[in-house]
Amino acid sequence: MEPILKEIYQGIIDAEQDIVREKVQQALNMEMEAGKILNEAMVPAMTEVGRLFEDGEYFVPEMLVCARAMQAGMSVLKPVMVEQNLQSVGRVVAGTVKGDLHDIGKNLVCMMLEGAAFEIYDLGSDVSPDAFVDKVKNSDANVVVMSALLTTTMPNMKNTIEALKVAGVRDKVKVMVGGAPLTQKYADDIGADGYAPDASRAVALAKRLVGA
Ligand code: B12
Repeated sequence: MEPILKEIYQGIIDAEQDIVREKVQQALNMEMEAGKILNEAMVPAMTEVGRLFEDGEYFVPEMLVCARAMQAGMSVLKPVMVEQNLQSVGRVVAGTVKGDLHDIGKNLVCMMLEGAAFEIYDLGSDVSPDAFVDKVKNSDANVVVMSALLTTTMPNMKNTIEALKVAGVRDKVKVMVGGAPLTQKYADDIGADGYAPDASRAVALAKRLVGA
């Protein structure tokens, strides 16, 4: 790993928000691609944080501060990844499902979609089926992005799809699902229109679903 990427990687694991922010900016100043910084340093760092948690070396507070360091780096990358003045190719209602507070992956997917000229209505995390339905009803959205990181919250994706059906707006939108515990099979079983394992493939999927 290049030294600057190593510093970003280590900065996230050590939960050093200021260092991460500064080093990400430095990497951009060196004309390093935002996608490279994200995929070769930041995402692997969060994977390592997960491993440390599994091994009992990190606990929830440590995960939380590492997540904040990750978000600090993402805030520097975002303006670079989001290109301006592109014609909107679709409008996305996004959220992490009810009961689930993990929003890093969802934020990354939103950031990449925004960079690919989608408009984003980000409902945040712990989003109830009703909140998804309300936004779909009261907007011109044509895509719903749902994220879940917990096996216990995955069923809320199905509940949300059911709620969209009950409200009569299921056909108005394409539903995409994702998050570490998800699989294509699960997406098929709950009647989603698509699944992707990472943010860049999420963009390709969204484009395909809206015919862009
Ligand atoms: C950071 C973190 C936290 C932070 C979250 C902070 C935040 N703002 O997000 C905090 C500390 C709050 C947290 C809390 C908990 N966590 Co946690 N957490 C993690 C950790 C370490 C990293 C998650 C992450 O951000 N990954 C990086 C991102 C970039 O990856 P991603 O989310 O998977 O997203 C990518 C893809 O999945 C995809 N994607 C994501 N969403 C979508 C959507 C669509 C539509 C598409 C197409 C693609 C897509 O694209 C993304 C980018 O490539 C994981 C471990 C891991 N390895 O995943 C555990 C993990 C998810 N947590 C876990 C647990 C158990 C918990 C707690 C229950 C712990 C506790 N005892 O309290 C709580 C639950 C709180 C709640 N109600 O949500 C378990 C889940 C186990 C399970 N099978 O359900 C994990 C796997 C850790 C472990 N190995 O045990 N956690």
